[in-house]
Amino acid sequence: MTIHAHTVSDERGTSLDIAKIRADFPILGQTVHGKPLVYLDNAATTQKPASVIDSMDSYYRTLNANIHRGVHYLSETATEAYEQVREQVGRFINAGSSREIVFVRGTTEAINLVAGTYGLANVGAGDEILITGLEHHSNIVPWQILAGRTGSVLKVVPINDAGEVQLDDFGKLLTNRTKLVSVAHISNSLGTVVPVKTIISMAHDRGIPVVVDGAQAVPHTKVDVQGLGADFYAFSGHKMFGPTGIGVLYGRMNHLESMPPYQGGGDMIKSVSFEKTIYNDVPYKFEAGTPNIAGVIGLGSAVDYLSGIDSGELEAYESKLLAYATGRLLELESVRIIGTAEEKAGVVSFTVGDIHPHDIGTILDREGIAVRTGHHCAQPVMKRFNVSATVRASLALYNTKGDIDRLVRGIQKASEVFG
Ligand code: 7TS
Repeated sequence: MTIHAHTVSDERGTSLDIAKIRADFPILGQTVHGKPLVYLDNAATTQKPASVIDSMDSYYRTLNANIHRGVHYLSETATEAYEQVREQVGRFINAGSSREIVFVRGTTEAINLVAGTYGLANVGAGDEILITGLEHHSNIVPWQILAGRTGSVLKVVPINDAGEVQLDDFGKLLTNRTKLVSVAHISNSLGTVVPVKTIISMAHDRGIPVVVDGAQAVPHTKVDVQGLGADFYAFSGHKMFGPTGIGVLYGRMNHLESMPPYQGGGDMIKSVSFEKTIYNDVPYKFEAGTPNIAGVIGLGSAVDYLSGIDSGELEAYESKLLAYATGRLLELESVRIIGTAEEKAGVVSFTVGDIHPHDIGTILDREGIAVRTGHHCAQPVMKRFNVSATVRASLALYNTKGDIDRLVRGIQKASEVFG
């Protein structure tokens, strides 16, 4: 694979071997429109290391069978591999028990699961659900649906001009009617790191459970669900170097035990008759039907991959890279950075003069640079900053200063074309 020397030569000051990390990701060796790929759309999805790709390939080649049902060798071995990943994920986020790990399709399904089970059982007419002004649509719409079904009300904690959640307002919006709080750990559109530990402790002082949308946090920071005190924590495999179609809902055992099932079907039952069905134990009660077995295997490899990297080093490297990106972008006069929170991770969102972000994105694409442009499934955030869209460069551990330099040159080029 070709690793472009200029992209890695300046990654000093970290003990991470970025060139080696890049070589783990086959797709990064590609050219796009004749230029070496610069992949800066990691908040949408991350690329996959060969180990993840290989584990799924090997699963289908040597182990494929349905789980939790066969007495034959393949089924038993596949079941074992699937359940081992549950334990591995439990350790990875420091769950109290691997039974608190529910495999779902992704963050979106995890949040819908909580809204459709815990929410329907515990939120009633006149009650309030509290979210923040930073949320991704998948942490807004499920609560609107729940509010519509139950006659409850969705309340929103405002964000300030830097894109930070206002804790004073949060405190004021917690009332006797608040039945649930749901917040992003890290914003996908602005990169704001939300003080979820404080938020959880403020909510818990009033006995209110908290759902954390960790989709953008897991690839960038060490997550400890017990340390945070989270009641529920949702994340997606594909944003942490794993495959698409698999994700995790962590839920505290007391909640999971008391929740009604999400979907009915095979595997979520102990016994079925036309008169009465007895549901399976947690977590199987929430995993109806044949799950994404290969996805779980791939997720296990992604957890292995991330566990092999020191989380302190990873955070330090990415935070330096984010500071470098911010500094370089601000050298361009027409760039306005949207989201200037003191604590940020992984994301820089910006506009360039009056040029439409899609036009910038198109020019960047011709340069082999992948960024996302648009509203990033966070239209209320765009509205808060009076923009319809931004250009978003989102980082992962394989990005380099060289990638940022290419981005800046691409923006300069776009400014010449459209300016
Ligand atoms: N929550 C956050 C904070 C996200 O960033 C996303 C996806 C989701 C939830 C939904 O995750 P999914 O895996 O279920 O789709 N965010 C983005 C993004 O920023 N660009 O594309 C998807």
